[in-house]
Amino acid sequence: MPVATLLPFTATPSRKSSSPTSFRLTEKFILLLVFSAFITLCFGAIFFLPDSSKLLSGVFFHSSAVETNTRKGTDSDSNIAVGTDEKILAKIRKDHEKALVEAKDTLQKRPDEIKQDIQNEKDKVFKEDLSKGGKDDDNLPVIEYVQPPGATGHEPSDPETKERREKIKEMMKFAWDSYKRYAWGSNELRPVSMQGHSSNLFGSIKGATIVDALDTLYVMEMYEDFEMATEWVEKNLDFNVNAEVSVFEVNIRFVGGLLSAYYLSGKEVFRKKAIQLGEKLLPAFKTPTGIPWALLNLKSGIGRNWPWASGGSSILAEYGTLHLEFMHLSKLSGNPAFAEKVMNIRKVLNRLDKPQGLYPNYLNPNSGQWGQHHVSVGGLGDSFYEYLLKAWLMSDKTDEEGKKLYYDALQAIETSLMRKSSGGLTYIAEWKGGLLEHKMGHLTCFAGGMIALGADGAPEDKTGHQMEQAAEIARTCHESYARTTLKLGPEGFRFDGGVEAIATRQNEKYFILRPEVIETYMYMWRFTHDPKYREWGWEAVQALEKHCRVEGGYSGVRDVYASSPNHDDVQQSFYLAETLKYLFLLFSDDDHLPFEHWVFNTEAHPLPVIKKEMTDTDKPNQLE
Ligand code: DMJ
Repeated sequence: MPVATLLPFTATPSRKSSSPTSFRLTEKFILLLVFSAFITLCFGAIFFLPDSSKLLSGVFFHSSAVETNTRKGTDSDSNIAVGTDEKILAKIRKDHEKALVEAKDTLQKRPDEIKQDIQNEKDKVFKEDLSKGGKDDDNLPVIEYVQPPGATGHEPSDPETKERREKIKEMMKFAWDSYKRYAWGSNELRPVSMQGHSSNLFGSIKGATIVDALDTLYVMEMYEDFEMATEWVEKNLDFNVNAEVSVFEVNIRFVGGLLSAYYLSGKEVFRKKAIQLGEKLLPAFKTPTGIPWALLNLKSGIGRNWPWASGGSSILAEYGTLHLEFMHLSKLSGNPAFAEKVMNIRKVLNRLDKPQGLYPNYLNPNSGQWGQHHVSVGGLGDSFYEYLLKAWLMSDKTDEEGKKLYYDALQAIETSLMRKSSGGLTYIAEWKGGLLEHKMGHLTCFAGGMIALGADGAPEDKTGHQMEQAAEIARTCHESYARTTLKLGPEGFRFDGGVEAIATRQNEKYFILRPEVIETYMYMWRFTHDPKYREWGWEAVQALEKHCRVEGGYSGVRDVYASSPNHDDVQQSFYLAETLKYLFLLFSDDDHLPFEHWVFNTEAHPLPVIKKEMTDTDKPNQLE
């Protein structure tokens, strides 16, 4: 009993200054009586109340069950105390019985069922934790960053390879320094006029070169520049713009670039910006079928398609090149909407008939029907096929649907589009309403690398066959470079009218620093270690240095058959993101960004494989 409650008995408040010595005898007697009655009552309570030991244990040992129940009654009401006590015993008995039943159930379960139960319980706790504050200021789940293996490399032991690798780093430094000097903050650099260049693909979003180059700076260990670029992203990269952007371009360059920068460096700013931008892109999917618009106003959320695209269609290579980035966005944000959107695209495609198993480039987002039957593994189609394969690889080979779609599509391409010229060059033609156009684009040259990457998983012992196809495409694309004056590849080359691997139309003769041929050399080198791929890459380096390097950076050229270069005055952001990165990796050891841990998006931004053995709760930056 608290000491304070005894006070009224020892001092009478009305007696202002009286001391105990001034009590009269009768008063003393009454006090003594009251005090002894109180003592008797206390002893009675201890010794005579039933099962008093339990009440004592309730006082001294704070068993929560007892405490909770005793708080409901009064100490002096022995009947209620007995009732409460029985209730406790009954509850204990019930809990024991329940535990026994559960144990029996568990013993009857298969190990995989038990594992699943444990996982469900873990997921539940994880979700509860999140809702209890496992989120940061931006309401994103708190993630413990773990750097995937091979994010950094080392110098090759062979002196020539080391020297060539150094040279490519110097090229990157020159391209980057020139951009910094003349066009900092703009989307791209005009290296001849030495000023900024703003492509309308990105609306008024700025800094495409900075975001596209981030991971190349990291991979080449240009850390000071990486820090500078990071600071720019933190302070200046803004998506709250009233402008129309290309959903595809913004996704592959900005979302992809930010995601890679996050996975390489662990800097939260990149995760936040990637998710912010991803959220801005979501309204593009507001169409009757969920097939996204090509163009989107980031402020109003209103989308539309390119006016030139067959009957208001969306483009296969655009809506089909969101999968990798959006799967990672769901992973990093905890928001399933991103993954749902891209999985729905597959659903729509699965419902449609494919002419000869091929995917036409145009699909109407309102009706869900194909537009013109034009098929291409180059422009308008290319990265759709790439992302089917890479979706499977990035899922640690669990996305069986992606795998099947890829190998089925490749079979259809082989049957209907792949041809050999009379001079023995394998090429992938284009298909227009059932007729073949014997033309191959520079863009199509990525297919050598793609086929090599997928060869290992090819069904029906086709691995060797696909490696041969990949090597043949690499050779054809090399020929398209070798047969020009500047030793740089044309935008498109033909296999008709008596020519092979040569551009015949003026508007196909330009070279804009594209990466696809070098990309294929890099994959072929990794899979075969045939030195010719490094030699071919080095030939391209020399041509770039000779004809594209100008005072203020690197420029594309208008005609690769001309005797001297006529510069187009644009240093494309993908030159830093892709061309130079693939060149650097071509002269690096295989354990730098190894394929078992990383998948490159179509802009060469490395994204980690989402390992299947790591569950959501074990490794939060890996997708289940
Ligand atoms: C890049 O932006 C991407 O590779 C895209 O898939 C198509 N091509 C350009 C570079 O050529």
